[in-house]
Amino acid sequence: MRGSAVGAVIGAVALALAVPSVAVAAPDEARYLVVLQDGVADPAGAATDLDRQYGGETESVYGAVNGYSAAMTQAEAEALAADPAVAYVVTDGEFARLNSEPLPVSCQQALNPVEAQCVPEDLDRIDGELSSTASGDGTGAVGTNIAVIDTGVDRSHPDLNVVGGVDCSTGTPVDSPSAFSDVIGHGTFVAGVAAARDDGLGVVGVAPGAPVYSVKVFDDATGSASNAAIVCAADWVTQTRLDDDPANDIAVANMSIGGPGADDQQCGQANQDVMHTAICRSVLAGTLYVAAAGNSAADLGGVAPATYDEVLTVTAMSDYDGRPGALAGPLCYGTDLGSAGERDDAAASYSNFATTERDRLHTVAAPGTCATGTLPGNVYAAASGTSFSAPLVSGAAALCIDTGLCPQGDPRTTGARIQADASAANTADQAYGFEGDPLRMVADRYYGYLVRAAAY
Ligand SMILES: [Ca+2]
Ligand SMILES: [Ca+2]
Ligand SMILES: [Ca+2]
Ligand SMILES: [Ca+2]
Repeated sequence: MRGSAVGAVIGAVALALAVPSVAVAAPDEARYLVVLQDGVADPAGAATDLDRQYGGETESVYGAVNGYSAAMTQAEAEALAADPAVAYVVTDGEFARLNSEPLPVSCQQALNPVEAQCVPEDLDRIDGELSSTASGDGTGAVGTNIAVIDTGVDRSHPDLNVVGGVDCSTGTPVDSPSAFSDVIGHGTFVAGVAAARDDGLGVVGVAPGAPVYSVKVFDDATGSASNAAIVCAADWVTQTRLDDDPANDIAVANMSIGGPGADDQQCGQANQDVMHTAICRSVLAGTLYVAAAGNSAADLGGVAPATYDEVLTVTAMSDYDGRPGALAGPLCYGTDLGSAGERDDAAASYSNFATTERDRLHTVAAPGTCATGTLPGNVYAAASGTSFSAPLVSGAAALCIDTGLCPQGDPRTTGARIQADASAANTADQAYGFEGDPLRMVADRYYGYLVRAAAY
């Protein structure tokens, strides 16, 4: 008999990105000012000709000087300077920045991740650009395996490194391409938040290019996941750690999934919760499970797997500019989320939270609102929910394991380290966190400390 449906997709992929085409300078390009010889009568025409010849992209043609500004590489500028029509070429003066933090091109500013890689605001907010892999600098890859237990992951997406998977949606593991079909899009999005490649295209994740395993549990038609499917998934993940192949060991399993449940403190033996039993066994085998807290603005103690003490549970805070300080309006690609109760650098209006001491001990926070991620078919979009805060933490954990700061195969220690580092970063710099974090709790809602990717 098939189990009842317990899983629901947390957080619909809501906002499709409207993408006006905007020219964005390639990472190695800069703006140069090109001054032409006095005898050149048509600077606009000359700019067009010189762009074609040397590879620049004209931005403005001037009147005050006989010349124009253009984006180009240094090599292109040097070649251009030797052209007989050109008097000289200089770089555009750059005034010193008061903020020492690098200023990546954020996704909302870039508008179109397909033209040049942007750094999602959520990743910027947890300082992923300052991590050991420097997410957003166009290079670097992480080698720690992440399982995405979800709707499937599109294997053909160019920004993802999908290396394997299984289709558990029927409750029986099927080793077939169906694991990599993602009709709903949720799993592909989750994978991108955790592990989109740092390749100069699209978006970038916390653990760029980490090998992703698609563990499909959602039925394409019903959009729900049975108990049997989730047990199948946990079994499959566990088996990677018990077989003879060390290369396939799943270090981190992301579960942006939730349904009604409870923690019996006995791994499901007392309340016959087979998902809990399966996850406990998998944790013992060495996989860290990261679970979304859920989007009901309620106590996560009533949500499984979020309430299980054996998982690392992630709430959502909201950020709109990649910066602390509550300086941004609640704008997501032009959509004002203020009427939904959203504010910059505050707990997300929809996020579940912990109330019991036991649940507080396995809860951390990450940005979950207006995440920019991957969708099947080489598409990028924005979406909100704890579904998308969880994979930021999955990626941070994978990065921590990859750098050796967290132990492989010891999820309890890794989870504790993620929490301790978040707590330490927030306590040392209270401006880093958000309204609703443990330093400024709202009522008895415990959202946890904001994770910090720069620690790894
Ligand atoms: Ca990098
Ligand atoms: Ca990318
Ligand atoms: Ca193995
Ligand atoms: Ca902010």
